[in-house]
Amino acid sequence: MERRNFLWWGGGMAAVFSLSPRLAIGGSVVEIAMQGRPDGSKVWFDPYGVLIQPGQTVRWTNKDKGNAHTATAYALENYDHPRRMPEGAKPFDSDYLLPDESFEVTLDVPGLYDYFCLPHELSGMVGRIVVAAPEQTGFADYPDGDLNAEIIAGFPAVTDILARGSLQKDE
Ligand SMILES: [Cu+2]
Repeated sequence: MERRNFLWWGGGMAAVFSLSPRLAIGGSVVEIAMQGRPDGSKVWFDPYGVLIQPGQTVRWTNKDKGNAHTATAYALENYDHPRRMPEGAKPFDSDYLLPDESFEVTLDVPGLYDYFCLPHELSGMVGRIVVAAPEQTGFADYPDGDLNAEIIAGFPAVTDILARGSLQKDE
């Protein structure tokens, strides 16, 4: 796990150095909190939908004192889940994050990245990242496949992410 994280981070740094000045300005880290009610009755990613530019880094931090969470990409490599990430993109998996622990990944390939929290996927704790260059449009959603309705309902609409940039759930 550690080794893999290191390699990803190294790749991210290389990407940052090759960015144009315009992209470098947008190259700040995008923060996503893992949240939960104190009694554990609800858990979620905040924001659960984000729009970033190719080469930007996303960082998840567990802000929930009562739970461990993961940020795990939909991919066959990750517990045999259906792939819901762009062709050529590398699946990521944070492994369990204890309270205040963080995980980050740099996403270079444009497209839709859906991810889940391993212990809370069936509670709808899923999120979506759209990686898009400023002029880029026309992202197709993934087929529902055999994911259950609770999970499908958890993904924010691509159009909403593109329109608003960041989407939070009503708490
Ligand atoms: Cu969770």
